[in-house]
Amino acid sequence: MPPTGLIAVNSEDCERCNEDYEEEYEFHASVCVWTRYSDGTVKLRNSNIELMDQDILYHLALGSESHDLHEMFGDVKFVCMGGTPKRMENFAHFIMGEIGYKLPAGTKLEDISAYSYRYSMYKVGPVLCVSHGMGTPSVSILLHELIKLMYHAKCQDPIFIRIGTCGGVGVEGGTVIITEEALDSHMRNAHEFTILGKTVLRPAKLDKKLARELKALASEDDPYDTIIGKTLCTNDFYEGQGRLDGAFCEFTETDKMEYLEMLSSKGVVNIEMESTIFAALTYHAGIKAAVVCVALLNRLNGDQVNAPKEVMHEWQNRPQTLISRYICKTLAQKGQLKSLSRGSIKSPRRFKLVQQESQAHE
Ligand code: R2B
Ligand code: URA
Repeated sequence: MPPTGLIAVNSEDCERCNEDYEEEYEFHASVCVWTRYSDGTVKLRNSNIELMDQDILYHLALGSESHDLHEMFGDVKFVCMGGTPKRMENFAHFIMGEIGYKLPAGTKLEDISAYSYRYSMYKVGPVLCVSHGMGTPSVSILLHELIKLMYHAKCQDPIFIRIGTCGGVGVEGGTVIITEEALDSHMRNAHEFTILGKTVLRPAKLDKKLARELKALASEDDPYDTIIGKTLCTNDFYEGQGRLDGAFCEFTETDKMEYLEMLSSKGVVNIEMESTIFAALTYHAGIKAAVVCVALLNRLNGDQVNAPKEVMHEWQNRPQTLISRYICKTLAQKGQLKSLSRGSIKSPRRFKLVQQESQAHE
């Protein structure tokens, strides 16, 4: 149990991180003491790790003694995660343009975890882009190793964001949904772990202030809605999400519709498969976190994901755009946003001429 009262509780600003915590100040302040050193670097809640000769982050193909993790990752401020390697590679290229990050001449983005054959990881300056696979076990393994990576690398106050897809509940395909509360299949705002054969429930809390900040970055000009609501996290895509189209189905369409209506009446706006573990482990580590997904369909209208590929591709860019606005705003506030105009192309017109000239000699 974290100790309470270590930091004066009559203030709503945490004395260490200066965060203004209207809600849950006391909890934040005590967890902060457990999960951060005074300079904001990540402290682990597992004393075994510092006693080990080396810590192998097996699923990331990294190690605390084989790699200089501080040198490689010490500047990371944002850890963005999404299901597939391709989506996270695309996000890495997108965010590189958005923040005006320039790779050294002659180099290109490489998958840092390629030799794990499990997850993919790309680093673009202060932004780490990592694929997390499908379902809570996959996210759990990754988060243990990413949190340890933050510790070994001495990252200061990193923020974790999941950028995903989901089914909407009464919400049309293409809508961007920011999770305010992650619920498990029993409607608990928690994630159930089994540790040494015992059930342990940990709160699945996301940062409400961050969720509101993200919502405020939606633009009136966006040709789609961005909403905040509750997210149901299930262990399965078919029966677990009340679909009629799995290999098995032992309930009726009426049962399904009653279930989805019940979810909607309790404020659930989307269903996906990772939010509770994501919220529970980041909260336990004292890491500020958010989940932003795009709905691929409205489950009140059907079960099959059948929007055209190009449409879905464009939809999946929407949460990335919102997160990019947040990252750019945060970096700009800290005076760390590099200007795009500082790129290596001084004159696009002359660059084109040189390219044409080179092609003529190929
Ligand atoms: C959304 O999409 C995946 C299932 O198709 C799953 O990872 C999720 O949360
Ligand atoms: N991902 C899910 O988990 N469910 C959906 O319905 C769509 C995407």
